[in-house]
Amino acid sequence: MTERSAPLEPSAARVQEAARGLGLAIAVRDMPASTRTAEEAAAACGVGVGQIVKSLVFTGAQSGRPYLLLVSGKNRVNEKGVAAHLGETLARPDAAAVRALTGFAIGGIPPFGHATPLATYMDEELLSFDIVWAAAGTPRAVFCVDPKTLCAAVKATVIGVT
Ligand code: 5CA
Repeated sequence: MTERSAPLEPSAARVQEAARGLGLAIAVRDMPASTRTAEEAAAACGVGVGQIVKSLVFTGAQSGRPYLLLVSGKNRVNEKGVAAHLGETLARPDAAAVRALTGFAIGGIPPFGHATPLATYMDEELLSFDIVWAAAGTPRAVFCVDPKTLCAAVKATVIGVT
């Protein structure tokens, strides 16, 4: 008998499809436990929180331009330091604005496949791991990937965020 997994929820299926469009060979997994926060995702995936990719949306305080920061779960963003990289100070959009920009709800925001294009930056510390885990559209869906492969696929600029 062949084991079959249940079909992905539409939001997770969109992430799988977006990966295909980027030529990124990943498999979205629906986990049996919540992966809504970096800590929950680390527990569910059996890795340290540093290996979890947080997908954080900011907007430029001057330009209004949206930015996506892919940050190691162990790091907090030093907004002043990152602002120096971006050339403007950062604002945090509220949950509704994040959803409008990305097409996904907080807790499941993936690193690609968004409703609008987001200038993307990656925490250099993610590149110290062989494998990282990122959200895939829902608060239970994740995928794992070599961070260098993810960085190339999303054309991220590597920066220090702390
Ligand atoms: N699924 C996990 C890891 S794979 C995940 O999505 N983690 S996360 O860190 O990327 O997403 C939660 C983040 O959303 C929080 O770290 C926080 O920065 C942000 N956030 C939480 N609530 C709000 C809110 N009301 N408005 C804007 N951002 C928020």
